[in-house]
Amino acid sequence: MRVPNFEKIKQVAKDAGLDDIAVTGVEPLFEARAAIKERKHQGLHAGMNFTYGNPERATDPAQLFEGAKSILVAVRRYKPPSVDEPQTSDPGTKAGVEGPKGVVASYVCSDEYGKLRQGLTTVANYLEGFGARTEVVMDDNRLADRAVAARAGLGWLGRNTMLLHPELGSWTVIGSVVTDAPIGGRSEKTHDGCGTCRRCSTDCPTGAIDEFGVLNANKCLAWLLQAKGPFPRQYRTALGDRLYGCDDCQVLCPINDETMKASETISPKDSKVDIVALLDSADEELMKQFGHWYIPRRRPEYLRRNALVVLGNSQSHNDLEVDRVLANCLISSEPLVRSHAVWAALRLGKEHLIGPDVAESLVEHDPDGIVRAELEEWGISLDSDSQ
Ligand code: B12
Ligand code: SF4
Ligand code: SF4
Repeated sequence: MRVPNFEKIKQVAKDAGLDDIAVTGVEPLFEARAAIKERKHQGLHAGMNFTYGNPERATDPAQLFEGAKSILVAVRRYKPPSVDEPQTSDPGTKAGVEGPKGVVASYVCSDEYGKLRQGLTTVANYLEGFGARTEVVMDDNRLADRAVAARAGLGWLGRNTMLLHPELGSWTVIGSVVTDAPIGGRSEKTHDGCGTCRRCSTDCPTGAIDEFGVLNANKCLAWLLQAKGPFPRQYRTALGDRLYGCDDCQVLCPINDETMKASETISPKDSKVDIVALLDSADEELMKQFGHWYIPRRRPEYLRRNALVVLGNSQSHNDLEVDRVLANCLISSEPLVRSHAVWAALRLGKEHLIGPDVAESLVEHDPDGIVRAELEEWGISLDSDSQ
C-alpha cells in the first residue's frame, strides 16, 4: 500500500469542511476505560448505554477491524447560541402575542453530524484511493470520541468533560476515520487549560458536575430530556425553557468567549420551538418534525412531556391558547402527558382546569399511578372509589 501523506490528508479534510484533524494510534484508551467503568460503578451513567454498554470495546479502537493501525480524528465546529439573546433564562413571553417557546441546543439546530459524516467519508474515500481499508466512527457505542480526540492532540478534556480545542473551543462535534494505513504526523497532547476555573461546576443549573471531568448524568438536563419515565420533579424548575439538549456548561465556559464573539450564531428561528404548536401536533407530524432527535422509545409523548415542563416554567398565566392546549393534554390517553399537564397547569396557577370531576377522570387508565402521584404532590388526593 502507498502511504498517504498527512499534510495532504489535512488539506482534503479542510476542503471537506472539517475544521481540524489529527492522527493517533489504535492503542487502548486505558484512562478513559477506567473513567467509564468508574462512572458506571457509581451509577453516574444513569443507566445509559452508549460507551457504557461495552467499555472495553469503546476504548479499544484496534477491535474495530483486524489490521487497524491509525485513527484520523476530526472536529467540525458549529454555530453557538447568541449571547445577546438569553437562551434559557426567560421562558416567558408576552401572553397571547407570541406564545411560549422551547429552546433547542445548538448542535441539533442543523444537521451537524450529517455534515461531519460527509467530511469523514471524503477523507476515507481519499485513503481508499491508496488501497487502504477504512471505517468511519462517530457518536456511537464503538468509540469514546472525546478521549481519542484528546489523545490525538485536538484539545484537552475540560472540567465539564467537553473536548476544548485551543482555538475552536468546545462548539465542535467529533468523529474518526480508522484505517489500516500507517499514517505519520502524531501530535502532542494539549495541556489542561482550565486552570483554577470552576465555573461549569458552580453554575450548572442542577449541579451535575462536581469533581473535575465527572458528570452525574442523573442530574444532567441534556440526559434527563432523553431519559424514559416522568421528568424528575426536583429538576423541572431548573429545566427552564430547554426543550432538547443543554448548552449552559459551554455558554458559560470562558474558553468559549472568543469563539462566541467571533462566530456567526444560531438564529432564534432555528433554536426556538413554539410550545403551543408542538402540543397541538398529531403524533405523525411530531415525528416528522423532531424524529431526528433521540426520543425515548421513539414515542412522541416524550416530546409532549418535555414541552409541558417548559410550558409550566413559562410565564403564560393569562394566555387562553395555553389553557386550551393544557385542557387537551389533561384528557390525553397517555398518563405521562396527563401527569405533566397537571404539573404545568398547577405551576401556572390554573387550578380551574383541574376541578374534582376532571381529577377523577385523570386517574383512569393510569396503571403506574403517575397521574395520581402527581395530584398527590399538589395535595389533591382522591378517595378510593375513584381508583
Ligand atoms: C453518553 C453521551 C452523553 C451523555 C453523557 C455525557 C458525559 N459527559 O458523560 C449526555 C446525554 C449527558 C451527553 C450530553 C452532551 N453531549 Co454527548 N455524548 C455522549 C457519548 C455518546 C458518549 C460519552 C461518554 O463516553 N461518556 C462517558 C464518560 C466517562 O466519558 P467522557 O464524558 O468522554 O469523559 C471523559 C473525560 O471526562 C475524561 N476524564 C474522566 N475523568 C477525568 C478526570 C480528569 C482529571 C480529567 C482531566 C479527565 C477525565 O475521560 C473521560 C473518558 O474520555 C459521546 C459520543 C461518543 N461515542 O463518545 C457524545 C459526545 C460526548 N456528546 C457531545 C455533545 C455535543 C454533547 C452536548 C454538548 C449536547 C447538548 N448540547 O446537550 C452535551 C454536553 C454535556 C456534557 N457536559 O457532557 C459531543 C462532545 C463534543 C465535544 N467537543 O466535546 C460527543 C463527543 C458526540 C460527538 N461525537 O461529537 N452526552
Ligand atoms: S449540559 Fe447542562 S445540565 Fe448537563 S452538565 Fe452541562 S450545564 Fe449541567
Ligand atoms: S468553565 Fe472553566 S472549568 Fe469548566 S470547562 Fe470551562 S474553563 Fe474548564
